[in-house]
Amino acid sequence: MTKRIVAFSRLKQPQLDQLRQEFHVDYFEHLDSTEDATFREALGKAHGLIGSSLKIPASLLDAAPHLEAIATISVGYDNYPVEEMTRRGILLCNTPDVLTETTADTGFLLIMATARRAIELAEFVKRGDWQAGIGEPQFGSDVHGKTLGMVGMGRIGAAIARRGALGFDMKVLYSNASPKPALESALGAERRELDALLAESDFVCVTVPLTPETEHLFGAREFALMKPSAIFVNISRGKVVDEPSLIAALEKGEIHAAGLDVFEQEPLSPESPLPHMANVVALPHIGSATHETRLAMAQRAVDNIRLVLKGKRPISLVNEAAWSRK
Ligand code: 8YV
Repeated sequence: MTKRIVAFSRLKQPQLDQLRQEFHVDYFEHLDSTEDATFREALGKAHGLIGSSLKIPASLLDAAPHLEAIATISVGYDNYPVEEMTRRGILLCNTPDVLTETTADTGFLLIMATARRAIELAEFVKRGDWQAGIGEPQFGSDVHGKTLGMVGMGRIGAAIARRGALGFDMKVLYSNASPKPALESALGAERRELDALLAESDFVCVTVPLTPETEHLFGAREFALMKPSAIFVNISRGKVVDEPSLIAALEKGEIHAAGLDVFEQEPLSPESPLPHMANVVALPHIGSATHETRLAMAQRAVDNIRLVLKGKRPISLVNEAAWSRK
């Protein structure tokens, strides 16, 4: 029997062709909702599901009685009902490693752009306002030599810390569930409780995954602990931050600026004041969005699903318990 895969979003032709050599593939290039009737019908026969950027509710699994695995084209998996998948023995595969360096580049882009006010000043030039030499009103703040506080020290956090310590001579602090002795000796990084890190850092950079524990980790209290000169950078998930508290902290000058790649609601609500604030650099969730990395992510997801549907262990597995049950 030929196994069946439902693919939604972001697969290039060579990758679709690769899957079609071995499986029957129902491809939904632009799927807006998991309520779509044709999608649900295909899912009813599917052994594998591959895609990204759609919330998959636990109830959808009822519509997929033959499902063996979901391969998400992302490292984050907050869109998936992991516990319920594990209970049903459905594997969840993600795409770590291949996006680490690109996402770390985005983190550093936000650090640099906010500190040196690059976007705001590029607009200044575009408007034709650069009539005379620039002066203090256009000055930014240094990045090199400052203190970088990493909230979360996983793969991406470590890659940003490496850029900061080795490229910009920054002192690195980090808060993380477990200590990272190798990074402490390689980068001189020091572990802190979150509150202490917030009080000491010039740049606070968030890379924690979104979990029930990290939802709204940053609220009024946390922003109040930060230095008035601090720059807050978030490249993880918008829901880690209580956005009204962030907006209030920026307005009151409790923190200096924010560089944001992620938002509580994506795409960003047209009513949000964030992209219009002079001290905010807002990007449209482009952490991993380069041609090279998105291709590598999609290929990893294709490799994961091919392996699982052939009875083999995938390269990147989120729910180990589901594999042990096989
Ligand atoms: C994805 C990301 O592009 O991998 C992740 O977790 O946030 C991005 O790289 C995003 O999930 C949209 O698919």
